[in-house]
Amino acid sequence: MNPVNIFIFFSAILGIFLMSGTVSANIVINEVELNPVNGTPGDEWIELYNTDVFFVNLSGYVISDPTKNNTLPDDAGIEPNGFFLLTKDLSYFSLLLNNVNEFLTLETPDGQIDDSTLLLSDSAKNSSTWQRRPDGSDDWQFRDETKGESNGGSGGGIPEFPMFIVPVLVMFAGLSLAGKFAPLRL
Ligand SMILES: [Ca+2]
Ligand SMILES: [Ca+2]
Repeated sequence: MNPVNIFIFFSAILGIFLMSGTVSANIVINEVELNPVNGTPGDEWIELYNTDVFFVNLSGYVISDPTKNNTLPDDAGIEPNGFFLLTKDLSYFSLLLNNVNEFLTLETPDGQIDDSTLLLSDSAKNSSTWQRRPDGSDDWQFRDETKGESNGGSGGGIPEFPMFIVPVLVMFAGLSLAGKFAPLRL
C-alpha cells in the first residue's frame, strides 16, 4: 500500500472513531421552568433536546435533583433534533422543582450522567425560564419561555464534520484498498 493509500486508510479509521463519538445518545436538559406563572406547584416543567440526528429511546433515563428523581417509561422517546417535555400532564412525572438553587441531572439507563444544569434559581412567578441558547449549547440564559420549541439563537447543534466527512473517507478508503483509486503515487 503506497503512502497515499495508507493516509486515506487511517483517515477513514479516524473518521469512524469521530463518528462513533456522535452516535452515542446525547440528550440535554435544554430548558427548565422552576417557578411558573402564579407559582403553582406541579406546573414546573423540563424540556429535553436531542442533539443527534437519530431517534433516541428515553426508556430508563432518570431525571433527578439532589433529593428526588423520576425514571422515564418505556414509551418515552425523542425525535432527531426534537424536544421532549416533562410536565405534570405525564402521569409518571411528579418531580417538583425547587425555585432556588435547583440542580438537575439526566442519567442514561446504565447510570451514566448524560447532562446536568447549572445551579438554577427563579424567584419570579412568570414565564421566564432558564434555557440553553442556542439549543444544546453551554450558554444558559434566563429569558421568555419557549416550551417545546427551539430556544432560538444562532449556531449550536451537532458538529457536522464527522457526519459529512466519514462517508467520503470510507468510500475513498474502500476504493483505494480495492486498487481502483490511486490518484497519487509517491
Ligand atoms: Ca418562571
Ligand atoms: Ca425551548
